[in-house]
Amino acid sequence: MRRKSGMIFIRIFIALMFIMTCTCAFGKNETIKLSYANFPSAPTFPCVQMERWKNEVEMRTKGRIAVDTFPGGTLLDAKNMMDGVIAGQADIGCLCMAYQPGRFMTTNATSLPIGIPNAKVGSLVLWDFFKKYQPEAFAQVKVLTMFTTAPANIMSKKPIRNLEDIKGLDLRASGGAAQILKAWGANQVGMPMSATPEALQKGVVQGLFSSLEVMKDYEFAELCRFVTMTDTVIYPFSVVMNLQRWNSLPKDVQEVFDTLAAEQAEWTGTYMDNHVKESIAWSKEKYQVESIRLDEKEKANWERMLQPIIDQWIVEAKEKGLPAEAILSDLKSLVRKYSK
Ligand code: DTR
Repeated sequence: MRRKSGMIFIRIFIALMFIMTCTCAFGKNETIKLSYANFPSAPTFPCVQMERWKNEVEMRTKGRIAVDTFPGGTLLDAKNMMDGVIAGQADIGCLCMAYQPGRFMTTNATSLPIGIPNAKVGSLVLWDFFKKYQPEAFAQVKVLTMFTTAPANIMSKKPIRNLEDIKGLDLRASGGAAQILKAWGANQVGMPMSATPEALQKGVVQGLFSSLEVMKDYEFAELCRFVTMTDTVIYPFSVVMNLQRWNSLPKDVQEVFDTLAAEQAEWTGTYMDNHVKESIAWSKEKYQVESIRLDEKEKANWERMLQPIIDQWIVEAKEKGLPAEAILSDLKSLVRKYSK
């Protein structure tokens, strides 16, 4: 009798354990945790947009998704972002496509000097353009959104007012923009943004070429008291997700992510444009940064020197079998459409 009731007790216990396990593994209320890697430090715009995306996703899925964010290259750094996400080291990663000009040749066409006026236009253009061309480079991931920086300008320790001033100066840029500095006669030094604060501090470089929100976010204004306004090119970014992980998500969660894609692009572009204005005002007030405007003739001169970069991109794109002219003409008409 005693033995029998013992057996019943064990059976009930096993059944309960089984029910609990099933509820945890397959239950509707289970929270799905996703890791999201980013390469620069937390106050920078790629991380600000990451936190915004996290909050929106957690709110819109009513807590079913929890996103753990990893800024500052703590999970994946700039160079390993794409491959790290493909390999599943992070579920999601934010990458600057311009850091790998050859790998993302199609989307990097947006970082040619084609007159994108600001980050909002750049982000809308890039997202539409990506959807139309669906480049092969993204076949192994799910793209969650794309966006761009505001156009790049020169931040430097010494004033740069003409081509004589920039000649031979060690300036940092990365990816495609490096060729621009070269074309203007600077000694271009390549590195991702995350390595730039140390290079400036140690005097490895005398300035950098990027969008101006970094004057505040990295406090570059303390060292770089001069800004030469060239408003040249944007840098395109993308946020990618491990494909298997994406496929494992419930349909309604996938819908939330898809709905957010274009919205996130526009939000980030708008945030960036406003933040650049804030950063310039802050730099002037806190560090008396001088903003240098090239006169019209000088500017036309600087711009003319960049045409070979477009010509070279066309040659290389054709070699890779890409419809180079169609890409450029599509991009220009998207820029016109969104600049209105
Ligand atoms: N302009 C690119 C990309 C960039 C602009 N702002 C930030 C902030 C943090 C990381 C990257 C970027 C660059 O110069 O790297």
